[in-house]
Amino acid sequence: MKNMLAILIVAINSHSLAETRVYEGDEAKDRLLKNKETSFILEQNKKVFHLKQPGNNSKERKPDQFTIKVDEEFYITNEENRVIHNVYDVSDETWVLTKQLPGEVAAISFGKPGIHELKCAIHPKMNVKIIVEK
Ligand SMILES: [Cu+2]
Repeated sequence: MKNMLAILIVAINSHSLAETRVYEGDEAKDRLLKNKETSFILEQNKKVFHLKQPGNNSKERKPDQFTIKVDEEFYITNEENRVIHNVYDVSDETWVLTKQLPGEVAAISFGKPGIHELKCAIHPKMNVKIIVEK
């Protein structure tokens, strides 16, 4: 009985490690404040993505792709004055952001290596590929 319990706990732990984690609202804003100097930030502005790389203040307009590590959190911010965005993952239907109003933030990390193609449901020309490495 003790052994079975141990196996069950291991199974639950390894599952949670492989998860995609998504935070929105105040929790996401707090996390961005703490981590913005060391994280990738995808800013949505004028209906395109702009990428800020860790430790680099310049922004890349319409990036094709970028690479993060498993469990490395990155952020998607809405920098518009009025435009709403709604990002989803073409290659992984298990998660989708709620509609992002101006000023909103989302914090995302992937628990497994892979390729994720993100698009905006409202502006289909907005897309970027994220490569997740071990
Ligand atoms: Cu959009």
